[in-house]
Amino acid sequence: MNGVRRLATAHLAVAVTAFGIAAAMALMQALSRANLDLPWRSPKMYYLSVTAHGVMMALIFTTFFIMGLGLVLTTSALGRRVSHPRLAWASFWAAFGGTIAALWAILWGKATVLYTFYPPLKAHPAFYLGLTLVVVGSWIWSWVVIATYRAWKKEHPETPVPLAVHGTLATIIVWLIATVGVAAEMLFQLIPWSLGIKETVDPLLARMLFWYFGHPLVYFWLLPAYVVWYTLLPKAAGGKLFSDPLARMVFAVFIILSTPVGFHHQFMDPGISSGWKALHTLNTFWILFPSLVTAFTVLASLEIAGRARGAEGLFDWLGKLPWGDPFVASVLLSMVLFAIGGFSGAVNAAFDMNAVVHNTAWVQGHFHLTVGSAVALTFMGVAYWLVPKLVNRELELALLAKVQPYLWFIGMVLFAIANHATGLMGMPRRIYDPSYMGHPAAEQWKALTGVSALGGLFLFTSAAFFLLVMLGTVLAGRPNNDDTVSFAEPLEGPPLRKSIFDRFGLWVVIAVALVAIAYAYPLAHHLSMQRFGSPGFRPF
Ligand code: HAS
Repeated sequence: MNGVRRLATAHLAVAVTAFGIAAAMALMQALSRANLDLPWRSPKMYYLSVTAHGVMMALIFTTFFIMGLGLVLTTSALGRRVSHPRLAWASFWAAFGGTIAALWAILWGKATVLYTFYPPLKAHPAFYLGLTLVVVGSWIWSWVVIATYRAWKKEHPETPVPLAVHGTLATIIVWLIATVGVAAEMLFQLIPWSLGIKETVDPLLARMLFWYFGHPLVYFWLLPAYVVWYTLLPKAAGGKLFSDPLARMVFAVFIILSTPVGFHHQFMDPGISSGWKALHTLNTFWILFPSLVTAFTVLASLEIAGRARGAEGLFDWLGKLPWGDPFVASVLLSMVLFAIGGFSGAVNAAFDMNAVVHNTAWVQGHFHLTVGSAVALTFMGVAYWLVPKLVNRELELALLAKVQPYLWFIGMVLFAIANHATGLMGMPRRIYDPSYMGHPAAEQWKALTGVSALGGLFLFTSAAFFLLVMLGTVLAGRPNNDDTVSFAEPLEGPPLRKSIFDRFGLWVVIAVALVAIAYAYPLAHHLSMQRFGSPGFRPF
């Protein structure tokens, strides 16, 4: 695997450890929400565990997994070593050091600010500095991948870049544009404020900068999953990719539309005019399009696989897919869950529906089906396929690996459907006390909260199975020298010439222009108004 094995193994080790910590925290939350009389139960422990769960799962597990996978896919698809391996290690250590700092602050109760770290909730500087280092590490990683691609491009000026690298580069471009927002928030607001250099902070400006970053962040998570769905899944299922150009178009559309949509998280915020919110809504509805195209292309590829396996009827190809293969099953089930999560995303994006569901349990239902399923379950599946290749061992505890995606699926259905329902009934999210201080409305939410806690138990068991399989494979797997990474062939054969979708420079220019249109005026307008800062609050 071209010398990338140790680097990728290190990234995946951090990712899987972060996943384990986050899963333990999730169990604590689920039981706490079910109002069980646990000895360690307290508001402080609840918010500490929600913060640790969100940061470790959504920010650390994903980022390290994406960096490790990106290195493997890029070097394998281009058939060359990583350019600047020392820098690649520097990126890993920067992000790892940052993770330790942020985790320390959270576990020591000095950063109960949740994964969105909205001020005026205030954390220890180690939290902000740590997360900033994680981003710096990811920037260095981005540079390493781009340098590897450019070295390949010099030798192949006329050849379209392999699809897996096309998708990885799109992920990086989305990330580089997005992180400008969070870097500005950290450097000009949160870090000086937490260090005592500034006394107050402007919460609305912080929220604008956070969501400038926060929505494209979700596509930074999703695009590597799409790379897997397009370039690895069809092959593993025994078929071919239905259309390579459609996949390239999808990645290009994500480059231009991922960022200018952030106000759909701020529909209910004051200080942003409805015209700008409407523009972001329009862009949000456009960004459903590449996911709908993905649904079509990936399903068509699966039908090709099912027919190659002997299916002849209208739908029997579904049954012919290798549902017993842990990698394939994880990805297929993640797609089914994402179909529901995508639907609830479209509901969120409609202004008047958003007024009903904003800040309710509906939102946590939505994001567990998206990042918690489309992304996390796909990544778990990828780990079953990739980790044996990285450590040169067979996958151990294969039965647990087969059952695990199904447990995740059942758990997520129970958890997410219950949360969508209680959200529609008005149940606020992120509240410690499930009796809502004895409010009569909370009585109606009780049964469904119990269902979501049951879902949490399934999810925890599934996570434990995943961790056991990973540990068993690394520590006790039988030797195996198969480290080949091969990609799905497109039905019409590999593209011979570059197309407009390979012109990354063009898509970056359009993306930057759209971002400027969507954000320059609202930000300038906000900065020109009289603003009142807020001091920090540390509830615990
Ligand atoms: Fe979202 C809130 C809108 C996608 C994550 N989102 C969140 C939050 C998170 C999140 C974490 O408009 C909460 C933030 C917080 O803490 O406050 N979201 C959307 C829309 C989409 C969307 C329009 N979200 C995602 C993805 C995420 C993610 C992806 C993570 C990876 N979201 C919102 C809005 C809010 C929001 C508002 C703010 C809510 C509020 O008020 O706070 C779209 O991109 C979704 C497009 C997806 C589809 C589905 C395509 C289906 C596919 C699978 C096909 C499979 C089939 C079955 C057919 C259109 C590709 C296969 C069958 C087999 C047998 C295999």
